Amino acid sequence: MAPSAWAVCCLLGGLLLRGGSPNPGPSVPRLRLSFRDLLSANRSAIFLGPRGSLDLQALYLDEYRDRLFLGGRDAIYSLRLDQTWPDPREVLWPPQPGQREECVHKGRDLLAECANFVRVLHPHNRTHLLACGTGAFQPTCALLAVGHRGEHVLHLEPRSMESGRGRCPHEPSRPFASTFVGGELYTGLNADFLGHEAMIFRSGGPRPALRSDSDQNLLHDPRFVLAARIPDNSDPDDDKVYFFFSETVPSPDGGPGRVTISRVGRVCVNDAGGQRVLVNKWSTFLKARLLCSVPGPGSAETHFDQLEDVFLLWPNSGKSLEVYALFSTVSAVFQGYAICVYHMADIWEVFKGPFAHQDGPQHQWGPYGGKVPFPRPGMCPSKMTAQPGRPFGSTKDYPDEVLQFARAHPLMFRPVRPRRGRPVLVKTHLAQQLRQIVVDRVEAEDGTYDVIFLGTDSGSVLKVIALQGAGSAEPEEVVLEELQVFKVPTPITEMEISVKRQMLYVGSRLGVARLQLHQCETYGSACAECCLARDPYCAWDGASCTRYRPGSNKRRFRRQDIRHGNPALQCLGQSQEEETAGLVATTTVYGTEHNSTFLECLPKSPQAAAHWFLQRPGDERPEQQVKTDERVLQTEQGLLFRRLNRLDAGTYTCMTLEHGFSQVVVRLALEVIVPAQLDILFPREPRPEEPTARGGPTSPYSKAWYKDIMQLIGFANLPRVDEYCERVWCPPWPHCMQTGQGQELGGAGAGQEGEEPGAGRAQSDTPGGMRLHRGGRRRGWSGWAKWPAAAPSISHPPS
Ligand SMILES: *[C@@H]1O[C@H](CO)[C@@H](O)[C@H](O)[C@H]1NC(C)=O
Ligand SMILES: *[C@@H]1O[C@H](CO)[C@@H](O)[C@H](O)[C@H]1NC(C)=O
Ligand SMILES: CC(=O)N[C@H]1CO[C@H](CO)[C@@H](O)[C@@H]1O
Repeated sequence: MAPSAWAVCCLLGGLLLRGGSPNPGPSVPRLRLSFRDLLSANRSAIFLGPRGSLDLQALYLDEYRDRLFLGGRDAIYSLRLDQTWPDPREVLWPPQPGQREECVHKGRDLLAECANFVRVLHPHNRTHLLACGTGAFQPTCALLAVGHRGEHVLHLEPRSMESGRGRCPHEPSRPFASTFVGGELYTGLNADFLGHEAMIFRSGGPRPALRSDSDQNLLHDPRFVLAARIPDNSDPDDDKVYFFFSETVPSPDGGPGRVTISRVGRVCVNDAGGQRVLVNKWSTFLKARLLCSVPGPGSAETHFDQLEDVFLLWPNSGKSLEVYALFSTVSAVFQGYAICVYHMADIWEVFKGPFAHQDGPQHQWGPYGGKVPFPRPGMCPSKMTAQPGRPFGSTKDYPDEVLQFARAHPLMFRPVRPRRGRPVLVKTHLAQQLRQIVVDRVEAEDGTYDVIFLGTDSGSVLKVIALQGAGSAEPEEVVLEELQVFKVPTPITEMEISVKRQMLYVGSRLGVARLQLHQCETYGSACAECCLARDPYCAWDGASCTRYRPGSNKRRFRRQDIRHGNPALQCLGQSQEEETAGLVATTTVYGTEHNSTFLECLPKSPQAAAHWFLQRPGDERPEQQVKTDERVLQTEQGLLFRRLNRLDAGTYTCMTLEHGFSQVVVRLALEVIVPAQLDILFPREPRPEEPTARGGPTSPYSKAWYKDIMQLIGFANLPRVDEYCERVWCPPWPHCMQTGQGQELGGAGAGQEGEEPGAGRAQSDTPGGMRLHRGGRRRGWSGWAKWPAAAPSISHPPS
C-alpha cells in the first residue's frame, strides 16, 4: 500500500465522519470497559475450569450455602461465593460405560453431543442437590451431596443414579426449563430421542408422573425459557407453576403458514390428572399470549414475538410480582429487541377471562361465549372448590365435563398486555444480539430505579436504565455501562444476581464470571463526572464517587441526580471543576499551510457533544465558536482542517456539553507553518527509494511525514508501516475504502489534495496514534470511549 493512500485511509478510517452534530445520544454506553479493564480493577473474576472451558449448561446460585454450582460437560463444579472465590471443587460425571459409543452409533456427534452435559441443578434437601445430565443421549439423574451450610463438599451418590427421561433433554443445546417444587421436578422440554415430543412433565415425587396430553396439541414446537412456582395468593392449594415459552403455531386467522408467539402457561401444583379423562395428564393446564409490541403509523404494530429470556422481580412486600421479559423480532429483515414488563396481577386477570374458542381448524378464534362448567377449568382444587356440597378436593373428582372443556380450551382469548401497554425499552440497530436479562430495583436519592443488565451474544453485559417520563411519553434509555466480561466473543447463556453480595454471575459456554454490579470510582474523581454517570448505585459523597445507600449516613451530603444528570445543579461548589476548567494546559501543535491538520478532542463519555472555540492571536474579543464548513469539519474525535490556512492559527478550546454541563477537554495552540519555513527545515532531496505519490513526482514532504510515523512506531519497524496501519485503523483494508463516509471524503480529499503523502498528515496523529497503539483494540467505528479526555497531548513539532 502506498503511504499516500495509507494516509488518506488512516485519516478517514479513524475519524469517522458523521453528518451533522457529533452527538451520538444516550443509547451509546457512557462507559465501556474491556475485559482487561474489568480484571485489573477487580470488577470481575473469571472461572473457566481446569481445561479452559466448562461447556457450561446449568448454573445454580445457592445463597443459603454461599455457593455457586455449575453443570458442565461430564462434570459439576462448586465455587464459593465469599472472599476465597472460586476455590473450586469438581466432580467428574461422564456417561456410563458404552453410552458414548452407543450415542455415536446412533449417528450423533461425538464431541458436540455424546457427553453428559449437566443441565439440571436444583436443591433437593438441606444436604443434596438433584442433578440431571444428557448422558450421551440417555438422560440420567442423580443426587449430589453438597454438605451442610459451611461445609464445602461435593460428590455424587452412586446409588442414586436413575433414568432422567422427561427430566432432562437428550441434547445439550435444546431450550429447556425446569423447576423443583415440593420434591417434584417440573420440566418443559422435548422428551424423546428425536426431540419432537414437546411436553410439560412432573416427576420425582410419590405421586404418579404427570405429563401433557400428546393428542391434544397443547404445545407447538415450544422454546421454553423459564419455569417457576408463583403463588397466586396465601392459599398454598392455589400454588401454580408457570412456564414462559415461545411456540410456532398455525396462523391464528386460519391462513396458511405458521407464526411464532410468546406464551405464559401454568399448571396447578396439586393437579393429579383426571379419573376417566386425562388420566396422568394435566387437567389444569392453561396458556395465554404475552404481547409485546410498539404501535406504528396507522394501525400497524411492530411485534416482538420471540421470547429470549424472563426475569422475575419479586416485590419486597405488598406489591405484585413483576415479570421482565426480553423479546426479539422474528422478522428476517428487521432485527430488534424489546423489554416488556408484566404485572403478575394482569396475568391472573387474563386467566380469569374468556377462553379462546375456534369452531374448526379453518375458523377464526373468538371468545368462548357458552356456559363454562364448574369448577372452572384451570382452577386448582382448594377451599374454593371443596365447599360443602361441592366435593372437589382433587382434580380426580372433577366432572368429566370440566376435563373435556379443559382439554378443548387450553388457550385464553385475551393476551397479556405489558405495563403501560408498551415496552420499557426497544433496541434496534444493535451490533450484538441480546440473550439474557436480570433486573435490580435500586433506591436512589430521587426515586427507585430498575437497573437492567442485558447479556449479549458477544460476551458483554449492558447496564441500562429506562427513565419513564411524565404521562405516556416514551421512556428515555440511558446505557450506563458496557462491560466486556469474556475475553472472546461468546454468547451469554446464564445470568444470576445476588443482591446481597451486589454481584452478577454471568455464564457462557466457556465458563462463569463474577461481576460487581457497580464500581463507582470508575466514573471519575469529580462530582460532575459522578453526576453525569447517572448510575443509581453511585453518588458523590463530598470527596469521591461512591456507593449510594439510601437512609444511611445522613450526615454526609450526597449528590445524585439520575433523572436529569445535571451536575451544574448538583455539584455547585463541590470541587475544583470550575477552576480546573481554567487549568487545562495549553499544548502547542503545528500544521503546515495548505495541508490537512487534525486537532483531537476525545470526550470521556461518548454521550457528550464537543464544541470548539477559537481565540485568534491579538483578538480582544472573547473566544468565538469555530465555524465549520467544507474546509473545516468537526468529527467525533476532533476538528479536521482539510486545507489549513495561515489565518487558522490561534488557540482552540474543545468543550464538551453533557446534560447541560460543559467541561474543557483540551486546549491547543495551533501554529501554522508556511511552506517557506518547511523548505528550510526539509530541503528538497528526493531519493529513489522514497515512496512516491501515485503517478506523481516524489514529494519533498514525504520525509517530514515519514519522520512523524517513525517517531510513532520506531525505526526498527520501518517495513511494518502498512501492517501497522491496517491493524490499527483500517482492518480490513478494502473495507476501509468502502466505508461510505470514507469514500465521500476520500474522493474529495484525494482529488483536492492530490494524494500527496502529506495529505493525511496531521499533527495530532501522534497523540491519537500513540493512544491507539497502546490501546491496541479498535472498538468498531464508534470511537474510543475509555481514554481519558484531558490526557496531555503529545505534539511533535517538526524539529
Ligand atoms: C476483589 O474483589 C473481591 C470481591 O469484592 C474482594 O473480596 C477482594 O478483596 C478484592 N481484591 C482486591 C485485591 O481488591
Ligand atoms: C437428603 O436426601 C438424601 C437422599 O434421599 C438423604 O440421604 C439425606 O439424608 C437427606 N438429607 C437430609 C438433611 O434430610
Ligand atoms: C495536499 C497538499 O495541499 N499538500 C501541500 C502541503 O504543503 C506543501 C507546501 O505548501 C504544498 O506544496 C502541498 O501541495
